[in-house]
Amino acid sequence: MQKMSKKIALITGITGQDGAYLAEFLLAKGYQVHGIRRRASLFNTDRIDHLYHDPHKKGYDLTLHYGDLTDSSSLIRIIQQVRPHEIYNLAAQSHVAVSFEEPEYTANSDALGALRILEAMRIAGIERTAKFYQASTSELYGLVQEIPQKESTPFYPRSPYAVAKMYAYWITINYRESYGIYACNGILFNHESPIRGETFVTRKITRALARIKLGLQECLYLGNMNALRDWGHARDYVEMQWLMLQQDTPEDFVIATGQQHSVREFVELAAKEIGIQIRWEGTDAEEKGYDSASGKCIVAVDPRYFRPAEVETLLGDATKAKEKLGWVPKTTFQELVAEMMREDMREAQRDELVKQHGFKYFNYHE
Ligand code: NDP
Ligand code: GDR
Repeated sequence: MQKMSKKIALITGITGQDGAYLAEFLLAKGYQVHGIRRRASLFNTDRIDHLYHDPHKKGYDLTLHYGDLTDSSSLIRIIQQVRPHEIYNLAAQSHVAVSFEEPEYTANSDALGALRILEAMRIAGIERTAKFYQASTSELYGLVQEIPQKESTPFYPRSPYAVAKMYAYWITINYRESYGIYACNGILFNHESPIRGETFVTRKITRALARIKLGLQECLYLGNMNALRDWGHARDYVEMQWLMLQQDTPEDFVIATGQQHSVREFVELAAKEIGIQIRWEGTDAEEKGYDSASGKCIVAVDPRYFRPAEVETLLGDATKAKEKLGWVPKTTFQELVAEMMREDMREAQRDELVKQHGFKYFNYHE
């Protein structure tokens, strides 16, 4: 009997949060996974190290290639060499606040990066055989025109990041319509996990609270605590990324939990998880009538974290994904916060131990 050959997936951004979960998911499904990583002066594969096997040993299914979304030649070379069946474009300068500081680079990687991959697919002649997933975002809705937001809700991007992602969204649709490429957008609302980047607000909170509890940090400084987000778990969301590429026809889908919480609520729930009381400081706290005398954990507003233009409220309606993909989020908001808090407590305990033994420990907090 002839052996079925494995499906081949190429993931850009494999070293990021979603890339790591997706790689694990696809490997478990029996895929041969290829990932694009950037050259960095320090190791940047922490999130996927547990998936990596020594290529000298038999049976490894994860291969990493050096490349960059701003470098067409590397993308063409990798795509020609790998000839994937599925391409997941997850790579991006993904931090909204940073995009105000690096708008041109963000446009280059997040907007033109998607175009470069689509063109590389055509150059390699795989535009009719390979499927393409674009990591689109709820940030496209920006100054929201409708609550909740669904696939038909008009966009109003509010940052260089969102504007760049809007180009990527439309070029994906344009290449689908122009060249018949199976290309689709997942319009994903915020999704988090214990391996979320440390400067996104959820991870910043869980990490800081754990460290404050163990005396490794004094205060947590935040920006807009009233921002409302629809937070899900990254592990649940990567399943949908895969599902979107398993359909007969390519379509775009909103992925969200349909529940909304403020940054302040996230802080409160995370603090409750580890049994610490918050002392809110600053004018914001006074305005809100918070009792600043109680609590040992200080949370204060630092205007440095305000954005030139803010997205105040996001709430998704994933009815289409539920009906057509049969997708439902598995993790509740409470479970997400609890898992993140638990993992960051573990990390802080490790740092506390390191400190107790007189070794240098990681003390950076943004
Ligand atoms: P991360 O920031 O965790 O990961 C981004 C990945 O992209 C990293 O692997 C990073 O590499 C890589 N990368 C950045 N710039 C380049 C470049 N120029 N060339 C090649 N690789 C690059 O993001 P997430 O995993 O959270 O998100 C995945 C995608 O989904 C992103 O496109 C993001 O914009 C989008 N998205 C995310 C949402 C979320 O809530 N998480 C919601 C909606 C959309 P390195 O490790 O070297 O930095
Ligand atoms: P977001 O995520 O901008 O929604 O983009 P982030 O966690 O950075 O911010 C969420 C909200 O929290 C407010 N906020 C702070 N944010 C950060 N990072 N740091 C702070 O100190 C802080 N204080 C308050 C923000 O102003 C904002 O309103 C994420 C990214 O993953 C994008 O790539 C993705 O497209 C969108 O989610 C959907």
